[in-house]
Amino acid sequence: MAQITIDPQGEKIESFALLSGHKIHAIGLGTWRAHNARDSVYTAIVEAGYRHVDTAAEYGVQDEVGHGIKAAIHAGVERSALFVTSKLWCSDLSRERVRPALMKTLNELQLGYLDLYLIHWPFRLKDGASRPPKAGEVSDFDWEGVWREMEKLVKDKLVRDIGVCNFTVKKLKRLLDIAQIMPSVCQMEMHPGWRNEKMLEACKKNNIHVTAYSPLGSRELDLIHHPVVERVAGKLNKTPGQVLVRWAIQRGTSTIPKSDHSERIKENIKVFSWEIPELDFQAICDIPDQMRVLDGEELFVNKSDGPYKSVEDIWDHQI
Ligand code: NDP
Ligand code: 1BO
Repeated sequence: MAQITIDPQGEKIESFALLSGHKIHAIGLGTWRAHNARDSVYTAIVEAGYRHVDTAAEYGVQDEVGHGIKAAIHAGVERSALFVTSKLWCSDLSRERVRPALMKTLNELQLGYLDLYLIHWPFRLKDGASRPPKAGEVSDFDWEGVWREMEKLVKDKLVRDIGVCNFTVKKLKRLLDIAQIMPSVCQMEMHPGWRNEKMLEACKKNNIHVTAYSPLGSRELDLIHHPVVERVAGKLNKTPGQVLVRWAIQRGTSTIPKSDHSERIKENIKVFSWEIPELDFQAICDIPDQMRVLDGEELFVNKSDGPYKSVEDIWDHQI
């Protein structure tokens, strides 16, 4: 369950405890496809009260995110008050490339450590792989070798927590069988149009915190105008975006909505002083149409040569 603290301005902030004992703030700013990440990050931290930022090497915005964080620290926010996540891209998913990839990320972000480092997707890609990949450009990876390197980053205090994204229950079991340091966080697509209940349950059972990505349905799925979401928003006098973010937190997940617009960045975090009543929460949980927005097809599926010949292969034929 979320823990509530009060910030120096008297505002409520919710966070979740990780297995490691560290805390993750319930809402972070997403930065995938961000157009002006420097300003968004600065606005989020300094003007809107975010303390959690989600980025990745693959997003190509880490320099800008770093400038935004630096400006926020210059404005008086302590580094130790921030929770910064980044991710190891698929082309660096080999034992010898984990640490150099992290060092490049730290350099781009101008940080001495990350709060959380995640394996972005559980598949290895060749450098410069096409989308969709050509024959031989995608493969499984050295799980034990890579995870040991991730663990060493924790031991060397370069990252405080490690975790994964885009996993299945089967892959989680495979990782837990070899992990000496447990993954603290699993980041997955989760919103009312893709509740991903089995993964949420599997993570809860293993005390792994879940961060819900694409909580608003990303650019591709319009949950903002979904009739159930609109009805609940109207009833509670909140915006649909706020209802979607609040729904994620009430499910026990942290979440990382992205916006390029300062008014939306501010809107999306104003969700700590109210709750969605049980019946309305359940109505959102009952939205019938379920479909992934980000199924990995373009990144990893090669229909003729494999090794992943379909989206179902990517997700181990598990729903
Ligand atoms: P989101 O669900 O956060 O949706 C972002 C979209 O919603 C943008 O088009 C944004 O437009 C719009 N939006 C933002 N706020 C509002 C609002 N209040 N009302 C209406 N529209 C709004 O999608 P993302 O896919 O970006 O997911 C969030 C973050 O999760 C990513 O940015 C990334 O950090 C992470 N992620 C991680 C993945 C992984 O593999 N681990 C995969 C995908 C995402 P605008 O910017 O114009 O405001
Ligand atoms: C290609 C990266 C998907 C968003 O995390």
